[in-house]
Amino acid sequence: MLTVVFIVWCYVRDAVGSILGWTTNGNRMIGFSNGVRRLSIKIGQTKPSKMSFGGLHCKARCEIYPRTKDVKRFKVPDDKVRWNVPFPEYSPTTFTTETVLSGPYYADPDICSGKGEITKWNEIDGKVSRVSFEGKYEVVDGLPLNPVGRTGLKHRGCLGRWGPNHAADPIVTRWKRTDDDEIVKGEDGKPVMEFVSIQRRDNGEWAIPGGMVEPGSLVSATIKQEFGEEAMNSLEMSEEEKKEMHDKIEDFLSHGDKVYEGYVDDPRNTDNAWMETTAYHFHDDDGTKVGQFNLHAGDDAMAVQWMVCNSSINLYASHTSFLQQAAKRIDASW
Ligand code: RP5
Repeated sequence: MLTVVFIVWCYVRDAVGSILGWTTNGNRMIGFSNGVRRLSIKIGQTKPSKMSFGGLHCKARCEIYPRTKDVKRFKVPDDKVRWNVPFPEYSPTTFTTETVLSGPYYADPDICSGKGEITKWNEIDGKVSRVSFEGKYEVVDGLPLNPVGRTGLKHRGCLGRWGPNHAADPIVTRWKRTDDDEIVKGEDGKPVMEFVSIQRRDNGEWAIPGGMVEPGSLVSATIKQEFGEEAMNSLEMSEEEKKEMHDKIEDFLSHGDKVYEGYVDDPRNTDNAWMETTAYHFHDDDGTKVGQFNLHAGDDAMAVQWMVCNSSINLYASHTSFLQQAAKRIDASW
């Protein structure tokens, strides 16, 4: 009996949904842009990661698109971010950089101009992961939809992949100490944590030294590589220096805890392409291991420093929230 009631309820729900212009995906309502009623692709029930994003994106709605002077996003107020909220006047700017359109090795084909096709959404596509930590995303009119909601800009901006663009972030921390080697305490009486922060070359913001996971690469390998390149300038090292650096970081960066995996509120995100990351925390409790690291900014970083972590730090994208998770993990001051 209960089964029959449930089936009837599902029919009624879907019928009402289609009249109002949206369909349902399990418990989630999926809306449509421009007030146009379209058919949604039926998607499965892949669960989001337990660490996934949750809130509304803000930086992904920044007025001027990064690395441009005048590419303006369509303004999306907080209450219109979710796709299930009708926003008939929504008319996002269309933008993909010339570099991405020219088809570099890290970019997908420009499927909008008929140059190639992507069929494996929400799947591993050869060596490229099109799977989102946020659960299954919708594909509307052949394009993947940002799982958090509207950004005011469609197509890829400066991101190479349609859908999720996967990155990895190494959070390397130690306790802040006085010259007498005493651990410094914050106002809350808890020990103060410092992390290896890099200043990004593209916009001057301070950030975790993360980077893109290349197709077929492991997060663990990306973490070591990005830390080496951005915080230790390994790209400019001799083979001998590289080996020495490798020996130093290899063990330390092999024993971390995952503190986040999911969507990143990155200013490069669009309605159809967005950043996701896996962030690992590596803490040197007695300060004997990271002390050996010779920090030198390299590659995409123009500066590197040990930065004190607390609730007032302002980092690139949603990196502050990853640091907060790391602080929680080791009961550091925040
Ligand atoms: C952020 O962009 C990620 O959290 C990661 O830190 C970074 C990767 O992009 P690039 O630094 O390679 O541009 O969303």
